[in-house]
Amino acid sequence: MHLDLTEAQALVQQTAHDYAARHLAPAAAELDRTERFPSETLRALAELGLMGVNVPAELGGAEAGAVAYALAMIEIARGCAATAVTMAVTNMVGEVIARFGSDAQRRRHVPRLTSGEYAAGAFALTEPGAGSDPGAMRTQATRVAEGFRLDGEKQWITSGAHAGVMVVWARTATPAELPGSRGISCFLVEAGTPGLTIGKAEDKMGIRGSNTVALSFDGCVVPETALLGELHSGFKIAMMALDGGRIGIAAQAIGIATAALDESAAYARERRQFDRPIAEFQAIQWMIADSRTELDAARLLCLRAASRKEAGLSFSQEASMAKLFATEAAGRVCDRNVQIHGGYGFVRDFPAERHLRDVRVTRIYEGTSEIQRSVIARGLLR
Ligand code: COS
Repeated sequence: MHLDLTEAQALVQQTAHDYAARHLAPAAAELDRTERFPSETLRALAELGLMGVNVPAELGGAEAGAVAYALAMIEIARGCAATAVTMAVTNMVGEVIARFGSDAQRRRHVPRLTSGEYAAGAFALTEPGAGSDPGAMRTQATRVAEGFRLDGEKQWITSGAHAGVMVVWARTATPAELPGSRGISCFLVEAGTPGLTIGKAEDKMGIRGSNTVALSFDGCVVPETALLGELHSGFKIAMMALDGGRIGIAAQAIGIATAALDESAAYARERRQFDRPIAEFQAIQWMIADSRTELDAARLLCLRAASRKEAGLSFSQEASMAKLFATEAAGRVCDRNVQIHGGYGFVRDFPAERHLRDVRVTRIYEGTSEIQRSVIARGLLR
């Protein structure tokens, strides 16, 4: 792994940094308060090439690689965690279709995702009764004359109400025919397909400017051409997509915590108690030193996973280690930031409390910390 960035990576990082500092950070508190979906911002990110960072140029992507993608995610999340998760899922959906889609599927959907014509993409794997264990999903895809009929419920779907296309997983064989995760297939469902109902938006603790909904499929018919990849091989597509997605969430957590650490340092220099800035107290210095060290370690793990992905090497374990460590470290950094701010950390006048709320979900979605530990342990003990 090269620790120095290439010129192209540095350019993507700088572009994301500048946009986030100028447009995202100043609007993040308002987005959190109003839960407004930032459609114009997402279009602007698409124009900057940030909706398909690791997607081939022939499909409208920036083709800048997985490391550039992680760097961009860190910078965007540093400005606004909610915008960052919408960007992460859209990038993941674009990558999945670019990698596993037929030529027609790729040409129909990927340029619309990367250009911003679709406000976002959605990834519909989780169900009310199947979160950590997606192999237990119950959504059914039944063959009909026109293609497949989807029936079932999906839960916690990021951007579900705004996505132009959703990647949806469903059972194409009964557990008796094909046990466990084997009888699951993957479909592309376009917004507005009859039989698809969008549930009410969740009232979340954090990332409130992102949209999270349940989806209901009731006799939702999609053509044969909506099948993504081979019949019954959808579970592996989900697992491979999540490996990459976990790098994105590690990066998101690092971005949120980087903003928090910047604030810790600035506030510690400015806030005076006992006749001196609190930055002069060892208690505060040690908190800042721990945060800085843990964040740097998280960054290295995240970029290592991304650089293995980019080199075409296995990276599932590395992505899980990056997500586990980065999200847990980021939680500690955001918590220390509140502590350093004292009472001011507990009120909405400062962003500290928002970072703590925003960062919490990174230990839950795209695989909980517990799932990451089990992926890591299985890799070692296999
Ligand atoms: N890449 C490619 N293939 C993979 C894979 C990966 N990272 N992980 C598993 N697979 C394959 C396995 O090789 C196996 O293939 P075969 O059927 O050919 O043997 C198949 O997928 C099933 O794997 P496994 O038996 O390990 O599946 P489990 O049901 O035990 O699940 C975990 C494994 C726990 C890793 C998986 O369920 C998981 O990631 N859960 C968390 C889900 C998640 O992140 N949800 C968030 C949704 S998005 S917000």
